[in-house]
Amino acid sequence: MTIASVPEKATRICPLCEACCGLELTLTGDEVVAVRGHAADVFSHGYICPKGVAVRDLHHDPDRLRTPLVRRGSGFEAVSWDEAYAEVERLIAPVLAAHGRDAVGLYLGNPVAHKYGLLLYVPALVRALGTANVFSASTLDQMPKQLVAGLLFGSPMSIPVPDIDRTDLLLVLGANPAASNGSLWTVPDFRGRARALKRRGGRLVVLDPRRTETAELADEHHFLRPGSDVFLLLGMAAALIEEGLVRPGALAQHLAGLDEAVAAVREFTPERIAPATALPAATIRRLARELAAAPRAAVYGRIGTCTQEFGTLASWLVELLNVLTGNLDRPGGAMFPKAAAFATNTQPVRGGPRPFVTGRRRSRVSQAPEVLGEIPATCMAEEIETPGPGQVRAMIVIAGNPVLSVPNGARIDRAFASLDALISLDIYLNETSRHASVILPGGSPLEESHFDVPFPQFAYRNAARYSPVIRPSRTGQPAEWQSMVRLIAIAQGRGANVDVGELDDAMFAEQVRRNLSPELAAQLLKLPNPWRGSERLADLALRLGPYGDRFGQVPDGLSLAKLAAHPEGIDLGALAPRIPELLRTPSGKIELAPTSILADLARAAAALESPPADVVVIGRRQLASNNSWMHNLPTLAKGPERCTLLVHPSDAARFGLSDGGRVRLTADTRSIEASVDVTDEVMPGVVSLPHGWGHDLAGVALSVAARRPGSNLNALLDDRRRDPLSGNAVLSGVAVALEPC
Ligand SMILES: Nc1nc2c(c(=O)[nH]1)N[C@H]1C(S)=C(S)[C@@H](COP(=O)(O)OP(=O)(O)OC[C@H]3O[C@@H](n4cnc5c(=O)[nH]c(N)nc54)[C@H](O)[C@@H]3O)O[C@H]1N2
Ligand SMILES: Nc1nc2c(c(=O)[nH]1)N[C@H]1C(S)=C(S)[C@@H](COP(=O)(O)OP(=O)(O)OC[C@H]3O[C@@H](n4cnc5c(=O)[nH]c(N)nc54)[C@H](O)[C@@H]3O)O[C@H]1N2
Ligand code: SF4
Ligand SMILES: [Mo]
Repeated sequence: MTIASVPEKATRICPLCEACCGLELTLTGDEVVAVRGHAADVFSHGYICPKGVAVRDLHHDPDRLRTPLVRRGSGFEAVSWDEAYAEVERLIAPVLAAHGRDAVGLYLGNPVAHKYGLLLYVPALVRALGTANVFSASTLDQMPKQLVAGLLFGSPMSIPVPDIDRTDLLLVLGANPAASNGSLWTVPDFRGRARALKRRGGRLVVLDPRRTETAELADEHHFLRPGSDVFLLLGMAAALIEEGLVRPGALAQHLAGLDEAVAAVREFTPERIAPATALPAATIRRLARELAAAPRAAVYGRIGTCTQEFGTLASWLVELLNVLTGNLDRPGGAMFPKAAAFATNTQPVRGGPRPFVTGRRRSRVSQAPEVLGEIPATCMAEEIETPGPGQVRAMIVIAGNPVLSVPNGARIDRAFASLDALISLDIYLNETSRHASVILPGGSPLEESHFDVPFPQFAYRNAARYSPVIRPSRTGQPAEWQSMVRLIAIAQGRGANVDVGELDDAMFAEQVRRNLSPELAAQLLKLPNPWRGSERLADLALRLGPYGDRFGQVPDGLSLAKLAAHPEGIDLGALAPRIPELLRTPSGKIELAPTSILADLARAAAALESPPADVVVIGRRQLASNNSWMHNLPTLAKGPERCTLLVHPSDAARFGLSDGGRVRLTADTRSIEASVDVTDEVMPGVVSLPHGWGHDLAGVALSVAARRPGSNLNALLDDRRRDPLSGNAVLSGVAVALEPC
């Protein structure tokens, strides 16, 4: 046995979903031979799902790009990193010079949130580009929740999470954590925690148009008509008011606008709204009473409540119910984590809190208001297609696959094909990157260090963890932050040949000066610092954070070196009440009745009058899949076909569809085909198809995924439909016609 073949263990936080599980890898030389849950991990205690195991496949996937690719004619050529960066400069600099800053757009995909080497450099890239055309997966996902958090609590990241380990009643709407492993709620082993809740005598209630894996665990599941959460929640709030059950308790002194909110919602009685929801009024009243009666309860709404016409209203009503029943910010209720690093709600606001505003500018074509500096992702195609000043002529796509993830995928596909340049930071040649002029691939999870930036801000428990690089790249791939620094340099006009270390030092110094007084900043910058890049930024945020060592002032405090010495992580305790300390509104109160939200109730009242569509399509997340990727990993690609359309038996009979047969779905002029799975798991009038499939486009290099490409749900969906307040896309409850084919 050679030394290299002695198996060795390494630990790594899983970067694949929001649960952030600790993994334990067994390696022989460069080969990953096993992946297990890391039993000693203070946060996930050994939990793992099939995707975590697939880190092994991801590391070894021969289709995963290891060198940059540059377009030459109709194909791609592998080039050196210096050549690739030079090509980016050759393409992007003239677009900026000739057409202005807005001519280069940016799309930030889901993995950006999981990769701190990307995420921490995004603000600098946006500043350097100076473009108004910033798009991201946020407007396909959680923007309503962030908008509501900004308006109510003063910070878009102050989103409360259920304190599941201490609650007595958990009401889940539009989420399937048993498959998704939780979202805006970092909760490894949701299943185990839900079972423990029931063992304690607590209850889990699920409202979902499909009897999901989470619903299977629940004490009670109700089918809810897609898009009707706003009505259900209004009905529950109105019932609480009418029945004298409003009891905010200790929160009362921190509330502004309670009377206005109560006055605005009380007319939506259960009897009035029930027909829109497909639930009996009596059930809605009972759910409201049980929520009020439970000693500790939490309402949790997730993507199903966001990706609809009333995403912002529904997200507001979730928080309103938690407030009205006194469950916000109390143990066992909906609570605010206190993250060790990067949480703006643990830092004072420079210059004092300001009102949370949106619409500081509008998109050029549709006049959609900016939210958190972003334009809706559903405006991307029209901004590329529509001539005139400010037209997007080049895109930088970072870890995203909008051809499959954004509604009207075929239009996005055409728009991307028409660009002067597309720079793609991606690890695969896929549906989107096939249009790229240059592809810059990041390393595998073993080749990059890891520190979670957003997810500890939504965690079921406070903890801090860090994973160093396990195996440096064999092909000399730079870390992702280094590619980001190159892009920043190019956007700043310094050129691709910049000294990355020097520019990174300057960016770090700027960060230090922003956070500390000039004297302290100067002192700190003189200290020797072993870290560079994203690690240095994480170290700074940790050390200045709420548990930090403040560079020696707090002897037991956290630093990155301390986390590195604890691969199992450092537990920082159960969630604790944070109001009023957490609030960043100018009033210092919870602003329960934002004007824009109350005004939107008129739109909801009007929608109550319109008849529901005959058949609507919803999405579906599956344990062994991850949005538009990971379909190329053999461990996950095994088993039955996943991209099937669930159809209720009564609808199958109505439309002449048979189990295992094919169906054509049509919406407006767009149509797709799919295999039929007849099941009473969906409610009548609702069909379900997962998103992120459709790997049969020419030029895609995903050999495993190509064997079962599936169909692209987003080729069917309408890019004109969004929640007007948040700009979030409507991805659920969209009317479709069905016919056998
Ligand atoms: N119809 C419908 N559409 C949806 C949804 C839905 O529920 N229904 N969900 C929406 C949601 S919530 C989201 S978040 C979006 C997600 O959609 P996108 O933001 O497009 O993200 P993904 O589909 O996850 O694709 C991730 C891309 O990043 C690449 N990648 C993976 N790891 C890395 C890495 O380490 N570095 C780099 N540089 N690249 C990497 C992958 O190859 C892939 O191209 O889809 C949205 N679209
Ligand atoms: N295995 C796996 N895990 C993932 C992902 C993945 O693709 N695969 N994606 C990750 C991403 S990017 C995200 S954002 C999270 C999302 O995490 P979740 O929010 O848990 O997402 P889903 O599993 O899609 O659950 C949404 C649920 O809403 C239901 N629904 C649809 N429309 C409506 C409606 O109008 N009202 C109500 N009440 N319910 C509705 C759907 O039937 C579904 O059960 O998951 C993440 N985790
Ligand atoms: S639940 Fe999420 S974080 Fe945990 S192993 Fe699975 S993919 Fe990774
Ligand atoms: Mo997402």
